[in-house]
Amino acid sequence: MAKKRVRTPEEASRDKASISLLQLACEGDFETSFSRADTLAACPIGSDGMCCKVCGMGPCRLVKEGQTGVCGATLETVAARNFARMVAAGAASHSDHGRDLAYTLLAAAEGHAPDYTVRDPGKLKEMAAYLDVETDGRPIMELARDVALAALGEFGKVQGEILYLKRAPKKRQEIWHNLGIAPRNVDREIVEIMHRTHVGNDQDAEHILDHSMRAALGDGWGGSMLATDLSDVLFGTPGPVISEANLGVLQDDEVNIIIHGHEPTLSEMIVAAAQDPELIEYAQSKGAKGITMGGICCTANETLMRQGVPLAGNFLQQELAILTGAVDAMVVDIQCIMQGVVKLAEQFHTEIITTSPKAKITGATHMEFDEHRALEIAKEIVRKAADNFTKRGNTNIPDESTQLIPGFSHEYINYALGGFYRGSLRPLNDAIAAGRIRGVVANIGCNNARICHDDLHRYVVTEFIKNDVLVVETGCGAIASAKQGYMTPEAALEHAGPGLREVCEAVGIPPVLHMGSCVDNSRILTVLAQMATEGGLGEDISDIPAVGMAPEWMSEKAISIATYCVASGAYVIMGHSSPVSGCEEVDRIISDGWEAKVGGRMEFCNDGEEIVRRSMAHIDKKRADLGLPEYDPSKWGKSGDWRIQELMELPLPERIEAAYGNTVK
Ligand code: MSK
Repeated sequence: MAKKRVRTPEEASRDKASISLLQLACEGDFETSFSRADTLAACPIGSDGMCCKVCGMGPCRLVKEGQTGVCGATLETVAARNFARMVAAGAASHSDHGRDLAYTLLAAAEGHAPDYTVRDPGKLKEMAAYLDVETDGRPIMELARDVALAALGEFGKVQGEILYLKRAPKKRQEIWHNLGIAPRNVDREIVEIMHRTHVGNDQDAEHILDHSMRAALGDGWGGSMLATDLSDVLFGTPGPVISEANLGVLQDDEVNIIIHGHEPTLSEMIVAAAQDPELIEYAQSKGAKGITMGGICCTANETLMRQGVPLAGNFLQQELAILTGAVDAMVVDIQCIMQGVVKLAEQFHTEIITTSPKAKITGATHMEFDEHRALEIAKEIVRKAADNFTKRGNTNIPDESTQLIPGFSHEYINYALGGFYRGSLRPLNDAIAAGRIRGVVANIGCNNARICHDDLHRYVVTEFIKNDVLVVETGCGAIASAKQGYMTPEAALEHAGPGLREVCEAVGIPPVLHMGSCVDNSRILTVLAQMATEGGLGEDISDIPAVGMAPEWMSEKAISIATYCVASGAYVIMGHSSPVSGCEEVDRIISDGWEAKVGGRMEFCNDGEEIVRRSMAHIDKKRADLGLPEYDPSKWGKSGDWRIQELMELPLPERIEAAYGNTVK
């Protein structure tokens, strides 16, 4: 059999730091997810959603026209069940993360977690109002306890529906109620997916997929939104900070600790421990100059947004970080941690430390996190990393890092646009209505080893900002843009179209806004809901000239996110390939079918140009439906810094004439 062709480093990634390390991997014959993707073909039947393995009579692979499983299940039922189970796993992951944060807040409020406190009492009160918790005259820690208990109730309460649903526009809430897809509580809808998709239960594809929307809404407007709010309460609501991105943030002469995964609970403590003078001295006693922290995936995004901890890289760079030979400890918590890191780390001095009771990896050192003695555990981890520094061999740290300004919580965006007393998204709506900003794209999600790393993220974001589309980002997509240098206000001058550039200059924001980790897509929902209720852009999320996308998606969480965005009214384009591409009917239901029901649709497309074309067409159609002027970039660009720069290049008399329309006498 012909051997599968292995991609060159330049074909495998668009990121310079990654390309240089992939080169090293080739030379040293180190296995990574890139090489495994090249040598291990994806199962074409499973990848298209045509394999049923929900019972012991299968797996049944439905590859022929009209073929059914042993039980008689059709391809439509099988594909819908496969899709629904992806949503269940994704929603469970985000939501269980949120639940743990609620337990941390409860432990802090009851005095059992002395290293945690309430950092944002304002946000706590805001949560209390949504969760029907009385706030008047109550001490903060008492309020924190009741908010934590109310939040925990949202996961498994007996009656009613998720209280945060009322944060959506009224019209949207009506759609959910009329369709019967308003989630009752987070856990119940996930459990019900597993029940419905058990052999011999729900066998109508559309019915199964309707319930997928219900469970996903429990993620977006429930588990994830609670996770975001609880993190802000415990660790502070993000605002702009300056930081750096890419593997060049690692230091040759310092102890390097990578934090990787999704939860901020322990990583916040490790960041604190790394600044402890006693531990810095300990690191120095081992020959290092100090301690450097770098993040991978969404633990990175969490600590970046609040503490400015540099981003070492996104999902596909976790193994590449080890290849630098400069990582003394990689501390992982939950989600998106490749098992391959352990085998690779065995060939270097890097110690992989697992910390979650939910995520042990064979061969890794397990130091279980316990919120009751969080800082103590964090200090033990930092000490271990310092001990490993003495075992380092040669290092290959790529000389690549880029400055960025993250921290765009929805609270900060309101403040940036309206000031402290009149925080508002009105100027954003006005800029869209006038056509300065053509529309908004939320570019989110992962990297995928089967497609060129960062390629689609880079391409689509470049095209959008060039065409005056404001881009908001989370997750590994955000890290891709950070590395590309699109997250500083200066980037607006160079890369943004004339209208977007005027807005970025006036407000002092980058054209691509980093809004956090993958649970923080709830921040994007909050912004969209506020835009819809602010006025001028319709009354619902589906009216806004906006598109959501995950061009390099790979995780089940991305499918859940896409589903809750669609159920919230958004047009969502997923890159790579559809997990149900083997079934035309299911592809039709999640696109045309869902659009007819909820106003949002999900499509899959792996061609960057086509993703951009479809997005622009959608944005322009929504503009036309709202009666807004056609997008015309020639109207903009003659104000702001650009204009001043142009004027400054003229001799003084012409400058005055151009600026004021008269000549110097
Ligand atoms: S980490 S879910 S690879 S965004 Fe949130 Fe990145 Fe996707 Fe994991």
